[in-house]
Parts: sequence; structure tokens; C-alpha cells
Amino acid sequence: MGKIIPLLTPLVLVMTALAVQAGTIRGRVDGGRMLKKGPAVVYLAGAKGEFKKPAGNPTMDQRNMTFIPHVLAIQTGTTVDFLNNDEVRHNVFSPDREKYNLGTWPTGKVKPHTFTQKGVYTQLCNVHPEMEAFIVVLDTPYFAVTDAEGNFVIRDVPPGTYTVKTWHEKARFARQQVSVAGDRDTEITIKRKRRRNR
Ligand SMILES: [Cu+2]
Repeated sequence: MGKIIPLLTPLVLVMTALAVQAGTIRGRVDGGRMLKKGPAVVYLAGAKGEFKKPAGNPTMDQRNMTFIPHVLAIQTGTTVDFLNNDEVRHNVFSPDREKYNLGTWPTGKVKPHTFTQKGVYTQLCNVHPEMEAFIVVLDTPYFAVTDAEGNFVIRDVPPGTYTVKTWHEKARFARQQVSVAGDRDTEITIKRKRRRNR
């Protein structure tokens, strides 16, 4: 016992230092009325290293004839639990990327699906063509979905320089470089992409 305690102390100090070094990016996507159609997904491209496996399964619910959430961002390898909380039967399929059709089922049942390929999946129900959502699968753990005003926070980012990219179902946004330091928050505003020749 006497030998373990002196070994643990430096380990705790190193772990504390690592935790302190992670930075935070706070920002706003300047999307105006585009954000009324749906939130944006902001993510850091070019992050390196071994990423932690995502913990827990996010859900994609079907309630009041609507997919909830409208936009779900996840890391590759994440399993999403698909729910049905309506009285009617709903279907779950996507024509994009790895393509899936989980079938059609009544209220209360849950079906999981694991996303292994990055990309944007249009989430549809073949019983109700008006139902639509988006699952954005990213090969990075550093991302955020904005609120209705475009605000977002990306936490626990290792210090470094990254390209910030933004996905939105209707609008395109400019990329930008950002440098993250461990000792302070980095604030950014993401603007709409300007069209050339106009
Ligand atoms: Cu449906």
C-alpha cells in the first residue's frame, strides 16, 4: 500500500494537467432565417489521434408525425436507437451512403442501427413522405448542433489549429481556420458562403 500512494500522486497531477489543456470553441452560425428550416452542424476537420468511442446511444424518435431531432450529429461507429412514439406505424429508411431500411413497426418498439460510414443520411419514413430528418455522421468527436439562434459550443478540444466546417440542409457556410488554446475560450462567427460571379 505504502508504495502505491506516491505513484498515484504524479498520475493524478498529469491527468489534471491534460484535462486543463483542452480548449473550448464558442460560436454562432450567422444563418439568419435559414436556421428556421433547421439547425446547423459545426465540426472540426483535421483532428488527429485516437478518439474515444462514443458512450451511450442517441435516439431518433418519431412523434406527432415528426422525426425528433430534425438534425442528429454523431461520430462514426455510433449506434442510434430508432423509436416510434406514435399510434401509427412508421418506417425508417435512408437512400444515402450505406443505405438502410429498418422496416416498419408500431409504437413502443426500438430498433438500433450502427453508422459506420461518414456522410449525411436523409432520414425518411416510406409511410409518410412528408417526414424528413438528417443524420450527420462525422469522423471526429469535435462537433456541435446549433440552437435555433445559431449558437454552439464545442468542448474538450485539444490545443491546435483546425478547419471549422459547417453543414446545413439548405445553406452553405464558409470554412474557417481556428486556433484553440487550452487556457481560454476561442470565439468565432461562421458566415454564409459567398457565391462567385454574382
Ligand atoms: Cu411515418
